[in-house]
Amino acid sequence: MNRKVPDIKYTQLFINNEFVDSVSYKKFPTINPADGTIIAQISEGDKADVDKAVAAANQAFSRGSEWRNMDASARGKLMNKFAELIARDLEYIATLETLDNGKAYSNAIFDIECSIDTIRYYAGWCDKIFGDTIPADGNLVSLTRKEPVGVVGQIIPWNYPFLMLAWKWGPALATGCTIVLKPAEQTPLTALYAAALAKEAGFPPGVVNVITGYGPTAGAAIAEHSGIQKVAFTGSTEVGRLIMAASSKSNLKRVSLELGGKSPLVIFDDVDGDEMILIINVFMYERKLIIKEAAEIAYNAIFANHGQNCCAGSRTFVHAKIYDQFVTYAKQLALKTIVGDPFDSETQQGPQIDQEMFDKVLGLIKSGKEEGAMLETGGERQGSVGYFIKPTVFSNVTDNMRIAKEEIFGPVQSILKFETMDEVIERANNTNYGLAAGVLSKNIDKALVFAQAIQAGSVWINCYDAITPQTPFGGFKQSGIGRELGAEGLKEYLETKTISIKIPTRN
Ligand code: TXE
Repeated sequence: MNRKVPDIKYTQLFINNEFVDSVSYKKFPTINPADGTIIAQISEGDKADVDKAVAAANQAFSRGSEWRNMDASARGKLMNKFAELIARDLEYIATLETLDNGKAYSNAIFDIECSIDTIRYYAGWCDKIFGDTIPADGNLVSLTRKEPVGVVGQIIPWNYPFLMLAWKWGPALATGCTIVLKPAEQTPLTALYAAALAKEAGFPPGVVNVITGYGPTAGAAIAEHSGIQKVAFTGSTEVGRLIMAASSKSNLKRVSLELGGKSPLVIFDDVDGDEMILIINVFMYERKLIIKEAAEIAYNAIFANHGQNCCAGSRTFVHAKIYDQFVTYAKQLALKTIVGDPFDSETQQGPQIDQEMFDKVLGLIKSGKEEGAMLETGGERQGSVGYFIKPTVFSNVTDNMRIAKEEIFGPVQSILKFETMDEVIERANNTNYGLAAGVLSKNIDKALVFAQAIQAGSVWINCYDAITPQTPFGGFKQSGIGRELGAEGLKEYLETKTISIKIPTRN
């Protein structure tokens, strides 16, 4: 297989287990961010197509349908088969992902592997979702059933196209819902391929539907649709608000939102020297954590996926005592990054997703320079073709600067200085976001004080981005509503029904 020119097999909408043109026959281009060329023309779905997909999904969910009658364990087998097919085509899917998104091929492989793990994790849940029997007052036997919410709309972004699909399809399929998914217009290719694999795995028609198209048209039609009982969205806070408003104006569909972040990573001064002892859990075993290692964790926290990561550690707070040394290491790491052709095995960083994001990131870099942050390295585009930006490190960043407040969503590290625990907690929490946070310290008391005080849905101690299928993920404050992954992720797709049975006497 020629990785750079893979065979693009599917470019149409997927409705009721068939690939079809959009009602309007309109198409839109999907662009290779590494060189700005058109990869393929994709069917552009809109309201009429969403209507068709919602009708198919409702039919698949109707009483007596194959999907509704299927044993929960059989649903689990279908999901495992789906995961097997993804594993079979791992390299092809990763190739499509790299082409469409620009992420380094090795990162794309990692994303698809995590997607397989997620689908397998949720496959295991299918026949383990059940309610309670409750000691209700009176002569009653009361029990609850956990029922699928019904047809779910899912709107996902471009930064982890396949992984976000897996996060959404996993719990939706495990609970027995049916799906209308809209991938981001920048990255439609792997979602369409996933649809083909779902059909091959044997999911009945209408269980999964994929409508490619733009947000304000196809996406809005999903958010507003009264035939959809729940919408799950990952993307910007701005669009998250529109999704909630559309729910409120239509049928009060359930809403879960995973939005942006400005996540702090706090590095205490006990991360110091050469042979420091780090107590990382109750078993109190020892390991070294030196400034260099802390700088590496911070580097990965912000530069992974070119900074296009909702939980990116985009505010690096470093204790004053180790600040200068840390900045030196941070600069070295950024300078060493290999930026270039995402299909090259050496490449660590590919292009940003599109012209709009490229301009946004460069605009924020400009603001950092103008507002007095110290540019340590980077700060400009790389080359003249594609949306490549040099890994950028700013020191002397203060809380009032735009680069410390706004989600940049690019390869830009902002390093801030702090002195005390109370101060850093207050500053770290001084944001409308609350998705994630990290803390590096050899002192577990300190780390736990911070972990408890920080307003964030995930806190990572002596690591970062430790996201697993088993552990819930989501935001405090304006970073979102609801949780994905883990058992909690299932709740978003379930309704609780209470059944109470009158009995003559109780015992
Ligand atoms: O997001 P949008 P964009 C943040 C990040 C980024 C900014 C803008 O800061 O720079 O958002 O990115 C669909 N009704 N994140 O413009 O527009 C759209 O088609 C319904 C963080 O790409 O929110 C796509 O499928 N849907 C984030 C999805 O929403 C609409 C990941 C996301 O696009 C719509 C991405 C509408 N009116 C960006 N408008 C994260 N949390 O990981 C757009 N969409």
